[in-house]
Amino acid sequence: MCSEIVKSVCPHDCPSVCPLEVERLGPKRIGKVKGSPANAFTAGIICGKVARYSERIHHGQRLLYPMKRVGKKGSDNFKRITWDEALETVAKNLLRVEREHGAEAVWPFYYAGTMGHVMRDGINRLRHVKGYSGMQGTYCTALSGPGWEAGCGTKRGSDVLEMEKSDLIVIWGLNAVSSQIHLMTHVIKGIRNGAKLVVVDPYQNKTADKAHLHLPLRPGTDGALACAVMHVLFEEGYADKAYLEKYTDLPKEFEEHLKTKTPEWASEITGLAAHTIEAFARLYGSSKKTFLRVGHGMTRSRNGAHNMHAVSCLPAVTGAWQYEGGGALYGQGDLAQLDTTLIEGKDVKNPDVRMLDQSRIGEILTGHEGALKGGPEVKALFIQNTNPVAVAPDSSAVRKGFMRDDLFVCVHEQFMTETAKMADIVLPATMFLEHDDIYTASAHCTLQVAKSVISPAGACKSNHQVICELAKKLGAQHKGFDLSALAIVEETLKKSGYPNVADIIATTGHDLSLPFEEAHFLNGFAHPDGKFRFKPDWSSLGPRGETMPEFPDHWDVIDEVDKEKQFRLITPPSQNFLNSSFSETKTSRIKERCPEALINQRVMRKLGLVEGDLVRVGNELGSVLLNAVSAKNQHEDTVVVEGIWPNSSFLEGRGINTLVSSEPGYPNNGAVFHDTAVWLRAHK
Ligand SMILES: Nc1nc2c(c(=O)[nH]1)N[C@H]1C(S)=C(S)[C@@H](COP(=O)(O)OP(=O)(O)OC[C@H]3O[C@@H](n4cnc5c(=O)[nH]c(N)nc54)[C@H](O)[C@@H]3O)O[C@H]1N2
Ligand SMILES: Nc1nc2c(c(=O)[nH]1)N[C@H]1C(S)=C(S)[C@@H](COP(=O)(O)OP(=O)(O)OC[C@H]3O[C@@H](n4cnc5c(=O)[nH]c(N)nc54)[C@H](O)[C@@H]3O)O[C@H]1N2
Ligand code: SF4
Ligand SMILES: [Mo]
Repeated sequence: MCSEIVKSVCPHDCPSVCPLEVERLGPKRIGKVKGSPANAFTAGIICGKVARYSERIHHGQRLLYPMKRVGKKGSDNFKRITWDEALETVAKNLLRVEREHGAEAVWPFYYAGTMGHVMRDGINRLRHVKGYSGMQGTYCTALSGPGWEAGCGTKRGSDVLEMEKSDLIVIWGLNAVSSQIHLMTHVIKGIRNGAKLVVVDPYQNKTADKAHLHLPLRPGTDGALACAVMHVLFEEGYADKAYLEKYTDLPKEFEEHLKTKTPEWASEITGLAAHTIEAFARLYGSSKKTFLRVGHGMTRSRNGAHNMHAVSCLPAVTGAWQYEGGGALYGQGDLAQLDTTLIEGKDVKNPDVRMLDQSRIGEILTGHEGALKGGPEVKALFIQNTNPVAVAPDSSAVRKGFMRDDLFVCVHEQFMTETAKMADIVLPATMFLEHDDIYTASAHCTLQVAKSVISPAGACKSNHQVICELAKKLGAQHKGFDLSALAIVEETLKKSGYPNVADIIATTGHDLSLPFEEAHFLNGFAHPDGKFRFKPDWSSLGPRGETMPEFPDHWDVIDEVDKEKQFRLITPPSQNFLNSSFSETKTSRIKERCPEALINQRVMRKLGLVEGDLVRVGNELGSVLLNAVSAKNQHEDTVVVEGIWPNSSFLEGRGINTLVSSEPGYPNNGAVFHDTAVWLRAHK
């Protein structure tokens, strides 16, 4: 059989959004997947998971047909039905709930399992037309986004391609080797040209392995470290006074505020030695072209946005923004400014409809009044692209909610996930190589489009098809329900002022990068006065902003250790899973072995644990049992569990999010996945 190479784009929830070259073996079969060399950021490299994509797309356990539940909830007992019966049942139940309890009792629930704008966000068009409850997406960027915007005013920054010119690269709260492999290509280029690498991270992850200096601070204490570093920068003459005067809001007040934030003060809070903090500050201050790459990882705490802002102040103090190879990046998310009116049906949006916090789904489904915002109970869920039973905080409450007999659940999925098992109706979804979409990236500056490469497996339908067909059965009308996904992409591009689909595919993406002065905010930051804000207007960034400290600081609202819970748990991504995805593929599972807790070697000894022993990790929400692994270079009170394994991979069937609280962060909510005080007990 002759094969051909077809262009595509990786849709997974990953900042890299790689352009791909896919080997098409036949109308329904792919072979090898490779990265396209046409993109300067990804440079032809892709992660192992997607290089092995034929394993996922041609997986024997892929969902291929619609099914209805015939056993008890959660029992995994389903029977194959036709698409017509499936969509009729969904429509009948949504109409019944709407009639009996009001439209807000229906909750369309989605996230970024695919990052394609049409497939991911088209569900909002249905919700706006119908007046169903809205969803605030808070798993991921609700803390990091406002934290960055607080100072800079917009979500963009220096281009990572500049790293080859940097003197110093600081990776702060981001495990690039696992969660953003391409960043390392550019870091290594910088190192080859003489740059030093500093990694600020609670544990010695694979990125810290590559660092000249690793600062293993206690989780949730980044604000203290950043303040102490800036204290030294001002005290020892590394602050660029002319830059501060021209580009920042209150430099003198800020300098005064930092007077008491000494390295000794921060040492107590962060667990780092004062001389280490000073050494880092001097290295940062004495290098001109410092590139600071900040990750979401440091923001998944109650004080996460506050900490992100504190860290983002560093290049504004030294004026590193003025130099190529200098400045900072959180993400390039605000570059594209797509007009998504047609995709999301924003033209028919009613702003008075309630927005429910995605991360509080457990509380919402178990009837917490505050979480329900005083509105009706949720009686029907329609879910696409997310697996909340595994990934949302407070898993026990989530499971309890899903088990409710009066809750109707439809899940549109690629696999029989733990969430799909809770459904009344399961619908089979296409994968990205079987549909068309448009993609923006947060790690680089390219807008991309991909057309389907093969025809859908089994009876799979795309999110867009399902939304349109369901809309017809519900009597919901909108122009977007009558257009193909590709026609919506074409119109979105046109409305947004970009080239058309054919041109974007021909050039392997449209370059959105800005001229140097603009990218480095040398024409001003994105606030009305053009100044970087050391003292942000937190209230404008979210309803819970009022109580936040005005200047950067250590804001002690985290789930701190106490006598009973002497450890702080963080749960960062693993290399071979992508959130809950790829836990279904055998090769990823083999590489990740089993759920493990990384524990400081001295603590292991104190608890009488040796590697491979079982340890019980718990708090007031419950406890989980996993393998203990000895770790160096992390604070004694830090415990790390990598990867979102299915609950069923844990010995007692309770996964790591059993322990994570659904209490929201500040100022605009956000899940606190790395902010959990726990106890540890050897399990003999
Ligand atoms: N392989 C793989 N890649 C992924 C994902 C995955 O699951 N697997 N997930 C994707 C998704 S959805 C996202 S949002 C992105 C980013 O996903 P994130 O979860 O934000 O991951 P990172 O940005 O790598 O940040 C994780 C790092 O932050 C560190 N960290 C935790 N708490 C703190 C803290 O208080 N302070 C500091 N300084 N560091 C802290 C952790 O130890 C870890 O090394 O990655 C994406 N890429
Ligand atoms: N403990 C802990 N929990 C976490 C995190 C953490 O760091 N620690 N990270 C959090 C973060 S940042 C995030 S973003 C979430 C993400 O968690 P999830 O939202 O669950 O993310 P994914 O695993 O990327 O995708 C979910 C599902 O989407 C399905 N899917 C993919 N494409 C399509 C499609 O086109 N159509 C349909 N219908 N389905 C599709 C996949 O099969 C997959 O099962 O997890 C959060 N949970
Ligand atoms: S998951 Fe990330 S690194 Fe892997 S191919 Fe997709 S975009 Fe690239
Ligand atoms: Mo995420």
